[in-house]
Amino acid sequence: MNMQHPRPAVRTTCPYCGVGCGVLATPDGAGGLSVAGDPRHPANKGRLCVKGSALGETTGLDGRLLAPQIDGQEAGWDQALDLVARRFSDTIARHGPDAVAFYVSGQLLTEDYYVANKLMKGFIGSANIDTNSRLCMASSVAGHRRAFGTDTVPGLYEDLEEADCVVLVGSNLAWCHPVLYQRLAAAREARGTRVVVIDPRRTATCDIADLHLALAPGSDATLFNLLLAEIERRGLVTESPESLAEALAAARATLPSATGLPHSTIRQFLDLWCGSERVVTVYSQGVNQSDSGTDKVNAILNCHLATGRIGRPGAGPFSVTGQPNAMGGREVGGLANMLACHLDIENAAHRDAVQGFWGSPRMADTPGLKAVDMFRAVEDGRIKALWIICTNPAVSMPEADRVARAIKGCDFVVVSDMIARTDTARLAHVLLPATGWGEKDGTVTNSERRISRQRRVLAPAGQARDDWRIIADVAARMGWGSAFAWDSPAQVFAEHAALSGVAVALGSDFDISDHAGITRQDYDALEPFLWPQSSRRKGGRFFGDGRFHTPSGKARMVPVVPRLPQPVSEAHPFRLNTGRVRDHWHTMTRTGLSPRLSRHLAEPFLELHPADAARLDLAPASLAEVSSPLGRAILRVLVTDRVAPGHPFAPIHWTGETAASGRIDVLVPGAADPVSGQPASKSAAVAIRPFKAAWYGFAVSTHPIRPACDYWATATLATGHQAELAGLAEPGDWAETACAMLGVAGEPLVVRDPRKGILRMAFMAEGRLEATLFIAPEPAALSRSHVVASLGSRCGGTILAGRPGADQADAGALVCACFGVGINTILQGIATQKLMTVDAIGKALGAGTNCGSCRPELKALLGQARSQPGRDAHDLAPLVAGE
Ligand SMILES: Nc1nc2c(c(=O)[nH]1)N[C@H]1C(S)=C(S)[C@@H](COP(=O)(O)OP(=O)(O)OC[C@H]3O[C@@H](n4cnc5c(=O)[nH]c(N)nc54)[C@H](O)[C@@H]3O)O[C@H]1N2
Ligand SMILES: Nc1nc2c(c(=O)[nH]1)N[C@H]1C(S)=C(S)[C@@H](COP(=O)(O)OP(=O)(O)OC[C@H]3O[C@@H](n4cnc5c(=O)[nH]c(N)nc54)[C@H](O)[C@@H]3O)O[C@H]1N2
Ligand code: SF4
Ligand SMILES: [Mo]
Repeated sequence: MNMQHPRPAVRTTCPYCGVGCGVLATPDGAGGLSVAGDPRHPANKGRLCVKGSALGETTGLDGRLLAPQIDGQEAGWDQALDLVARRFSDTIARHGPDAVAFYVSGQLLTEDYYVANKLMKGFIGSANIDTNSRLCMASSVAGHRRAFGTDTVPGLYEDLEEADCVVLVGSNLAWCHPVLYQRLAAAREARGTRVVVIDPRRTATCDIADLHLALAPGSDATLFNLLLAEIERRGLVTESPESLAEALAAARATLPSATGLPHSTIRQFLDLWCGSERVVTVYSQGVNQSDSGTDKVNAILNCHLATGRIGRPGAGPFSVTGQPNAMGGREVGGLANMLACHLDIENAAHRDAVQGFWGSPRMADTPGLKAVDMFRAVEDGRIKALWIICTNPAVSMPEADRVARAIKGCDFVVVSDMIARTDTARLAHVLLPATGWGEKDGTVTNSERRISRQRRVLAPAGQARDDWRIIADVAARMGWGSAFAWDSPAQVFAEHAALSGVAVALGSDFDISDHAGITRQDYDALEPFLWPQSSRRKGGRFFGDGRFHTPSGKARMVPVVPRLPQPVSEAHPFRLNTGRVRDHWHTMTRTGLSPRLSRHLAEPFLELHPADAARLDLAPASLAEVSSPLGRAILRVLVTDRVAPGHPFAPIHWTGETAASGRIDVLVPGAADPVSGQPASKSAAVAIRPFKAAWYGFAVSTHPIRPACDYWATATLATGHQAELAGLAEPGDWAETACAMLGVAGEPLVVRDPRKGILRMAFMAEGRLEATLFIAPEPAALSRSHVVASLGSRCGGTILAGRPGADQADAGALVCACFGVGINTILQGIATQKLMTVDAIGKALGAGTNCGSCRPELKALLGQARSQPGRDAHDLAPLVAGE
């Protein structure tokens, strides 16, 4: 490869969470990239979390989709685009516009999203475009619209720093919005902010909580109704929104028992909230992902509306968005029931205005199908052509097996992705390679309405093209070339900005019309800015003046009668909670490429309360089969009192590519909130029983591992790959099986103890460890960090001991991903160097001093060392996190 001189840093934006951190990306001249936090970006002021810091490890060509494919064969772009356009046009001609659909993503750039929405709603003439934001923000959107008359996030990040009390409801901010969490933690340190966490689970976020309410799952509306009644009792109602009396009456009628919380804990919460004029209530998926999610959102908004604690410094409700451009998608009208620029699909004047602006032949006039219903329509053949862009529904949708079957059975499926092998891509007729982060240009809007540029730093991988251009090229081939004739995302952005000027005349709040005439140069130089941005208004908070976007100008309170989740049954007695881990992003197509992000939690797991584990006869690190009427998963058991009895938790990240049966959404029913259509992803009724394998194994190889056994989970290493394995029956010939699985040949070094059922093999190549396999009748007990560190080294046969010799240190499972500091190193440091604080650990060992994402875990380890000195540190990564 031609080494070029390194180029200067490019200012861009992180493609992961909705915090929207500014990133300085420096190409190394050899196709790679180094990253740092952008000190000038207002969201992060130079900070990055662990996922952002590892971005440079995910931009290689590994796993990328490099050329279009038709039925598994590489094809030219013209051939693929012609086929897509023809099949969509034919289907529409024969069966009408509602026989086709797009399923898109809050990870698309605003420009991509705008073009997809314009094509479907204005030209195809159907509103069958929905997005993974349906699984994510739909209840917040619906709650905002009911309360404010528009989908507007009132506040700013600095409100979390200016508040006296911050309440986090159903939000694991420490792991899911880490930089915002760090800002809050710093403010708390500086000014003593009181922090309340409301979550049935004790999460890493509880590290900074003055009060943790481990309420009964799904009882949030009860709690906020109790708060509203208390607000009235204390005479704190200062405003007169619509339906105030009805909402207060509903609140007064609410009994506290459903929360399962002691009276004194509820009282502490009420005192804190009511006693803090400056209070911010942050909420996220523990609220939204519920079959009464919209009511829960409104129960929270009611309290802020009644007290006027909204749109003021340090006060307001705050729905933090998950995806980098969840907000941009809402702005362009990416949901099936919205129109562009916060306009309303069911309003004829709005439709006419948008149609006039687009000069389009038709306009969808009724809401399209929402995600769950969309895939049901794919299943029963109402939708005959489907285009999935930038999302992986075969993994992330509820009833995921049913969704995968529906996609497989659909007449024509197109998938645009940057990765070649995903659970969804496997089911497509046509695969279109999209440029990924670092290769594309456009804008994203973060949780506080700040629009930032993503900028191209690297050349597109292979033949990959930008999503907006792919969609526009298909539109042109369907006969609408002149309406889709942009040469750059700058022009798309300018059109969107101009449309916002039209929308504002119809009462929309979304207004960036200042940028309607933006040139390509100005677009390239665009600094992060808050919307609105027009001659009328620039940035700032909304609703502090008491004026809302309703016909009366008043806010609307919603009387909420709390509804609890569907009861569990005798056959499925556990309520499964689901969510995220610190170092992985969704279906792992990108974070799974990073060795450093794959070390923290390397296997799909089930957090189970000790009492449940004992009753089910599930030992720590054993395997459990989790089943619902819809499907089954096999997960590693992590016994912990972080979860309550009866309420286990499992992460969402594992797929058919990374585990045998780790897809958690195969268990989750499609039941959705009647207002928002958002599914209840956090409360599946499941049964749990031991999965008793005949053998368990752990393997590493410098080659890709191809497991063929009943249980497996793979992860990427710096020097190769690892796999956890288990099987119901032993293979006839272990050596042959090992060679096939680990991609090696030749005679291994072998240690065998048939009495104990132990078999260990090491394959050497040129004196270096090429692969090794450990088999045991129980979950393999060995130092994984040692085995992983030995891969590729001249360790010889000593590796078969499975742990380091007495003269070598065993770092233990990874805690600090940035500096690769293991749990044993930290526990030893605490014991021998008398490290008493997280900062002291940092000074001595480096851990926690770069991105800071592991600081809650370091604090937990300090606590553990104090309460259980000398306790063994397990090396099975899932047993470590935050324990
Ligand atoms: N590391 C990482 N960060 C991410 C992502 C990622 O994949 N990985 N994804 C991003 C995206 S798209 C999103 S949407 C956000 C999500 O961010 P969060 O919403 O913070 O994340 P989750 O882990 O889905 O769920 C949050 C919490 O809800 C709790 N919960 C479950 N049921 C209830 C309930 O009934 N009431 C209450 N009060 N709480 C409950 C869970 O125990 C969990 O701790 O994260 C974003 N950030
Ligand atoms: N049980 C349960 N299920 C859940 C959740 C939960 O908490 N519990 N959370 C839900 C939520 S909040 C969300 S947001 C979803 C997320 O679920 P998904 O959206 O399905 O997850 P991702 O892995 O982010 O999928 C993004 C896909 O787009 C590809 N991609 C990345 N960049 C680009 C690009 O620029 N262009 C194109 N064309 N492709 C690209 C990636 O390779 C990947 O395949 O999961 C939902 N599912
Ligand atoms: S907090 Fe982390 S994942 Fe989120 S935008 Fe910032 S660096 Fe990216
Ligand atoms: Mo999300």
